[in-house]
Amino acid sequence: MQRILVTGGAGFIGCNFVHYIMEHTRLHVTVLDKLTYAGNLGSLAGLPPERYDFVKGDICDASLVDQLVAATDAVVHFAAESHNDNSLQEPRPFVDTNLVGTFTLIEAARKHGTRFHHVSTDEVYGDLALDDPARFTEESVYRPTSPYSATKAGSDMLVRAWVRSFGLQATISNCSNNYGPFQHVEKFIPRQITNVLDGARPRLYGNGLNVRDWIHVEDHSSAVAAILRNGRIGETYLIGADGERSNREVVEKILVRMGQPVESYDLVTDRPGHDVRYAIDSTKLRRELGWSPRYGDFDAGLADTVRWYQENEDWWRPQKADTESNYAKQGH
Ligand code: NAD
Ligand code: TDX
Repeated sequence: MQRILVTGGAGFIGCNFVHYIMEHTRLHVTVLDKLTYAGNLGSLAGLPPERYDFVKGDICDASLVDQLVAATDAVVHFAAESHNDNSLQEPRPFVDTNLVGTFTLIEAARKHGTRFHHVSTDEVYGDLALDDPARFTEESVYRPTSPYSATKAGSDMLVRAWVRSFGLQATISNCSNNYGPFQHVEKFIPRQITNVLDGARPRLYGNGLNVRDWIHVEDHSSAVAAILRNGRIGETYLIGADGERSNREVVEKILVRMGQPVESYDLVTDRPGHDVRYAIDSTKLRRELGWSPRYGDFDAGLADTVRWYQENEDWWRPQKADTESNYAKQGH
């Protein structure tokens, strides 16, 4: 394998993956990204031109996708509409990009016999009760609850069907909540950090007791790279780093880290249908591919992330006002 096509490479996880590949391999990377509100070319600044191309375009554009897939050895598919709150306001782009876009890509990969890795989420499995000892595994039943997770679940099903019916050379990964540098300020952790930097109070939905299973984005990248290299075709791998924390606990850690009183947050209108808890059992990935996370210590990863937002205001400032005005309309 010499060349890979990374869709959504100007987004949060995609750009971190591109940086990871540049550092740890000799592969050439072509990024295909539509540069929606969530895409940022600044996240890819400074990459070596002899190993990297950027193509601005839509994964639903069949002729562009066909041309790019024909010229690559593998596709790593991150592009998506990714924010649950947006999917509750305007679901249409989620259906277009997450379903039709994935369909367009796998049709091209099937035609050209191209290796395909599909990046998905633990949200396809719905949620768990706070007191349930269970965690999601590769055998868990699909029970998506939001327009976002329903379209991601549908995209996983398309990939599985293309593997079985057409012999598509694909793998799938379902990862838990990511944090780290270059994450849009609409998402939970960067929103709260940048609120504090702006002198505003963090905002917790509902009672703040919902639980997410946090993983540093660099650990997600190393897992996807391992699956691309050694994953078995047709298999699904769950990616997680045993990082379960309540939202309240995370906000309190951010406040303490940033020198604020631990209780200086507000409880705001809950998200409709808000998933209670996600939890990943990543035993299969660890056993089969020998993967393990580097950021075992959530507090250290969070401290690095706080520092990144403190030092990179030029990157996030342009997103902040629009994001907060959208949230204000939703009562969040
Ligand atoms: P993001 O919203 O930060 O980035 C998405 C990128 O896709 C943006 O650069 C955007 O411009 C691009 N894009 C959107 N529509 C496009 C289209 N039609 N054609 C081409 N490009 C398009 O998202 P993210 O958080 O980096 O998530 C990346 C992937 O990882 C998604 O598939 C998401 O479902 C999955 N995932 C995310 C998380 C998480 O915690 N953020 C966890 C598990 C899985
Ligand atoms: O201001 C906030 N206050 C708050 O309490 C925001 C923005 C969120 N929340 C809560 C909602 C969730 O319980 O924090 C938790 C995390 O919220 P998000 O960052 O919106 O993430 P989530 O809905 O869990 O989905 C994320 O993880 C799985 C990603 O956005 C998805 O793309 C991924 O698939």
